[in-house]
Amino acid sequence: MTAWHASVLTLFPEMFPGPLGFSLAGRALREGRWRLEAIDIRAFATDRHRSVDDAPFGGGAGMVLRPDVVDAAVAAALAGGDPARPLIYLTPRGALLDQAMVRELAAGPGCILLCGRYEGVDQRVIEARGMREVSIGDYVLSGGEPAALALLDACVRLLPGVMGEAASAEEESHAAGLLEYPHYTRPAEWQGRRVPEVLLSGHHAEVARWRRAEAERITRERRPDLWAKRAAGGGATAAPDCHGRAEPPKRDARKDHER
Ligand code: 9WO
Repeated sequence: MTAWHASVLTLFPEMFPGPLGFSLAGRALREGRWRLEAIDIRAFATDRHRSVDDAPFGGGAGMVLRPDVVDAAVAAALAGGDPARPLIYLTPRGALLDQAMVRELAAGPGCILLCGRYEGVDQRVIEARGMREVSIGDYVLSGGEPAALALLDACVRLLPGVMGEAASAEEESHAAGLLEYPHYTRPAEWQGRRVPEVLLSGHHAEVARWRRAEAERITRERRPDLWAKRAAGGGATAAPDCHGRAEPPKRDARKDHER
């Protein structure tokens, strides 16, 4: 099978890979575990002024991305990869991205992401191409690009071989819909604050139990919506893993920020 393939349709192709060129995603990109193609929407403009937008029918401020130009960019993306890849328009009115959607996308052949600018994209090309509308949260950005970067980051870390095996196992036990438990490293006391004693005990089973309880408490307190979903969903109730340590691991010589 060929590598997971992301095509991003944007007026600002220089924004990619951007942060995805660093750390785990960047290494995986260089290793060929996934592929990223930024397609410049402006390359599909047809007039001599290379115009991609026009005034909205009905009036009002701002401009709208033209359906003909966007459609030609979509056609190029489809022709350049598996045509079964889902086509996604990043917009605040889309379905909220969650870890289940991320898992589904990461398990597929990749995706084609359309990033809007200005006031948005002509609705007819969204409908004609059967685009899935996806939001990463309830706020308005100045364009879809940061949302595309966030979606891709979330997907890429789930691809085989991108995270270490230990981290992948960890991910699995936390995929049950719980928020993270608190983390601590040395020193055991800092500015008068002690690390919880159980973490210094070396009792792996007790550590795992404490972490599970903390993750559940934090999820209940901060995100009752997630807590309810988890309880109702009857998802994985896997036993917590046993990675507790009395001492934090020695520092890895590799620097994650070194590309
Ligand atoms: C512009 C605008 C102007 C007047 C009244 C409402 C308005 N909404 C927008 C708007 O949403 N513009 C978008 C800017 C057009 C598509 C790209 N833009 C965008 C995407 N902003 N925020 C996102 C986004 C995408 C995914 N998840 C969260 C936010």
